[in-house]
Amino acid sequence: MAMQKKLPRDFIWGFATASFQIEGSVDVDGRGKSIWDDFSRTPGKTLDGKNGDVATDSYRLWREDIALLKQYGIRAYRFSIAWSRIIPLGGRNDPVNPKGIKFYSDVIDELLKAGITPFVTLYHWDLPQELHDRYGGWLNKDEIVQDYVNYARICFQSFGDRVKHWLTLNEPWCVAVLGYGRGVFAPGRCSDRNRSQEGDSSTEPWIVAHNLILSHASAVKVYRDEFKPTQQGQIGITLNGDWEVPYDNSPENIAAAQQALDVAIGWYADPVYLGFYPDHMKKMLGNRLPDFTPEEWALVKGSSDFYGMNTYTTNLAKAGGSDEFQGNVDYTFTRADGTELGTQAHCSWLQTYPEGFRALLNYVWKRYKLPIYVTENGFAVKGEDSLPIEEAIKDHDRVEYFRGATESLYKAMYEDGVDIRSYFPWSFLDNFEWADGYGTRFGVTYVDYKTQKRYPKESAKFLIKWFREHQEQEPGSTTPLLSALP
Ligand code: PNW
Repeated sequence: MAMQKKLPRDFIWGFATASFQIEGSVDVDGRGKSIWDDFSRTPGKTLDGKNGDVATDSYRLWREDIALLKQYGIRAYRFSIAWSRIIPLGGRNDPVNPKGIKFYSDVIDELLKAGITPFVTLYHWDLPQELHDRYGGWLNKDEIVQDYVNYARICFQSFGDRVKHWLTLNEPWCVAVLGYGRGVFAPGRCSDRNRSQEGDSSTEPWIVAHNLILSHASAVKVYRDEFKPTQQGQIGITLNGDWEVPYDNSPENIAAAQQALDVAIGWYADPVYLGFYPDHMKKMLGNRLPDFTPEEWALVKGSSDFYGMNTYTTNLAKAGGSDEFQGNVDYTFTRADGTELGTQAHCSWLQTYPEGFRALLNYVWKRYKLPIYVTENGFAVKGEDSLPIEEAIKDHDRVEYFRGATESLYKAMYEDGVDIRSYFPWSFLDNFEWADGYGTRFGVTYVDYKTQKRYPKESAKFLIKWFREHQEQEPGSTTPLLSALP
């Protein structure tokens, strides 16, 4: 191999998870219910009626999980804190649960002992159910912003001496659209009365987004004012968003691709990084788009130290359609000549397209001009769930996905000059894939749900090896899992 530049030692790579998707033990040690507990137990809401009661049992198996992460030789681990373990009822006047604090504190200590940097998400969709019942949760600006800030402050106070990387919110687009627009995620609100008894998809998602952005920005202000001077960490938001390629070269489809990006990404990123809303959104929504006051704009603009990116795929964008959550743009994976964009995943919304990852990294870097932390990227292999374990762990399509993604990451950094600081494949483990239950597996580690045994897949080994070869190593460091291989 020719002399190639290597990723610096301080490039953060690791695997990601989220509390509700892995922990289980939902009634243990004083945890309060979250909206995903109730939603997943409501008949018809998740595939085969699956819920998170056990998940990957990581609330009990966390020491074993960290030991495996250590074997993988990764630098960092992204996980989320369950709000309802810290404050079971969720609110600013509700009691704090010392057992919840102790649990995450122990996890953080164990990670640090293993030489793994904790990367912590404060909110990965598991809102305390009580806050939803009490006042409408994310719909209620006056209450939720204060309650979220109170929760965040407790986390900074309890863990900030050891945690230097904070993510306020995971994928607010999904929270607003899937939870309050399409009604397919908790709390399952939408206008379709066959699917939901409550909700208004034409207004609620935009209100929820407004309150999410204010909650995020307010928590960042608290961190910067009260904690950053002594704790010296970084804090930001992480947004989902996929690349958009015009379906063909017609002017309307070229415009459609930008309009799709304006809603998928600009809805949150433009306010947070640039201090305004995309014109397309203002035109599309009129007075349904809640504006910020000048004081709020001052709080929101610049409220993230970096760009947190979750990305999985690329869409072909076609003008037309009436889905406001896609900017009134139609998405497809089938090109005009009938060919497919890439390899189809187990879930309908995902195909491989590594060129799109590189293009998105360039777009975000040019538009928002901040270092990028890739906090999720991954693939669910079609049919993986029906294979015997020995076959499932030979996850060829996932290896190919990551081969393309790492090459795109590398080219974006060293050919295009994009400032990228982290890469977190989703996910460390197969886990509770929300409304899709357990049949859709995103893990680089296979989980046998009958025994809760973990089996590293080929994709885990591919990634570990790739970073071993492409990153400067600490002198004398080893990767136990790879050294154990024949
Ligand atoms: C992300 N979509 O969710 C989440 O952050 C993870 O918790 C999740 O497991 C992972 O991606 C895989 O799905 C998404 O419909 C859910 O486009 C749905 C969509 C995108 C991301």
